[in-house]
Order: sequence, then structure tokens, then C-alpha cells
Amino acid sequence: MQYKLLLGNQVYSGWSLSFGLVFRHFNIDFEHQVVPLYTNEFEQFRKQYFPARQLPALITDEDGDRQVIWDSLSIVEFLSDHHPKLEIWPSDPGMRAAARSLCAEMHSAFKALRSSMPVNLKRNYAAFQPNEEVRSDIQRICALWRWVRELFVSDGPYLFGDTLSAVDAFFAPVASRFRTYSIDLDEQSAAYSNLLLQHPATLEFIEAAQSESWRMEHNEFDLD
Ligand SMILES: N[C@@H](CCC(=O)N[C@@H](CS)C(=O)NCC(=O)O)C(=O)O
Repeated sequence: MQYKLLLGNQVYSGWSLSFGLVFRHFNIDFEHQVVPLYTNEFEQFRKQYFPARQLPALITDEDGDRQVIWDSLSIVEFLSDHHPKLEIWPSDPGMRAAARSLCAEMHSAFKALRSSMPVNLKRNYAAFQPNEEVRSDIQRICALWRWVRELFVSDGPYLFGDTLSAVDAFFAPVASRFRTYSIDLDEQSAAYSNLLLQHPATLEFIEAAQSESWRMEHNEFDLD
């Protein structure tokens, strides 16, 4: 099976960061291509890989048989089905259910955080002031991280033990937002967030992002 991972601009696309992390951490062989968002290339991508509409999207090829898989939850399930030994999800069923619930919430909620704190791997805003809705999203995320550790008595450093699983990759874009917007976190949340940002696959992704030259105005603020 050959994998081609289509990513959004690495500077701005949080979901793309999650999958850069999953593929590299689990050492899954893949090629990737950045499709700059909201450009002609992006429109072309939508036509060529219909029904995919957003990035990232995974294009698989098995003996010339192509499949388009889009949307993060579906991509992670596909990888887990095809690479069961890698333990992309925690192997314990209770932990796996909790990890999936966390990913699903990450995927469908936190709208205030997403819209007020868009991912931007090139910036660091010292003066950002989260409003009440954003503060509530941040508190919920940190409460979820604490809940996992208390319920599953996980010594970490990752949420479900000493190695990274899909759920950690889903939270990496949140960690990047916390750093970009200089969010004050409790000690444990700050340590976990830094761990995600220091992962070699995240560092590699961030380094590639630094060399991009596209600028998306609605992800840029005049704050610092
Ligand atoms: N639900 C999608 C969300 C992906 C998403 O929001 N992708 C953004 C880039 S990070 C995108 O393609 N935006 C362009 C658009 O929505 O038109 C997933 O989980 O993969």
C-alpha cells in the first residue's frame, strides 16, 4: 500500500500537523504534498480528489487501486486498521474508548478556540487576551488532560502512557496554539504541551513550515 498525504500549508493547518506527527512517529512510509489553501491548486485538489473537500486527505494506492480518504478521524481509523501492530490507538479497550472520545471532541468542539486562535507556526503573540469563551475552551482541554491521568493513573508523559498515540497527535495543534498565543497553563498541562511541541516529528514539521512563504491574512493578527 502506498500513501500520499496531502497537507494544507504547514504554517496554518493544524490537522496537517497531527498527521505529519502520526506518519513520522509511527514510521509509516509516505510521500506528502502541500496544497496551499484557498488557491487554484486547492480548487484543483477538490476536483481531482472528489469527494475530499478539506485537508489533510490521504490517497492510497494498492496495485493501482486508488482510494481517497478524507477527514482526520477517518484517516486515523484507516491507518489503525491497516497497521494494527503499531498501536496507533491505546491497546486497552477502556483507554481506547476514552482516547476516541477525546479525539471526537477535539474534532467537533472548541469553536471559540479555533476561530480566535488560528494555528500559526511562525508567530508568537505575547499580548493575546483570550475572551470568556476561549478561556472556557482552554479550561475544558486542560481538565480533560487531568481527567485522563487521574482515571487511568497514567504516569505519562503522553496521555495514555509512555508512548505517543493518535490522541496526542490530535492535541498537538492545540499545544501549538497555546504557544503561539502565550497561554498561561498549569504546570502539568504546560509540560504535556511542551512535550508535544518537542517531539522530533513536530520539530521537523515546524522546520518545514518556517520555509513556506504563503501568507493567509485571516490567520495573522497585529498583536505583538
Ligand atoms: N474535519 C476536517 C477538518 C479539516 C480542516 O478544517 N482543514 C482545513 C485546513 S486545517 C481546510 O481544509 N480548510 C479549507 C476549507 O475548509 O475550505 C478534518 O478533521 O480533517
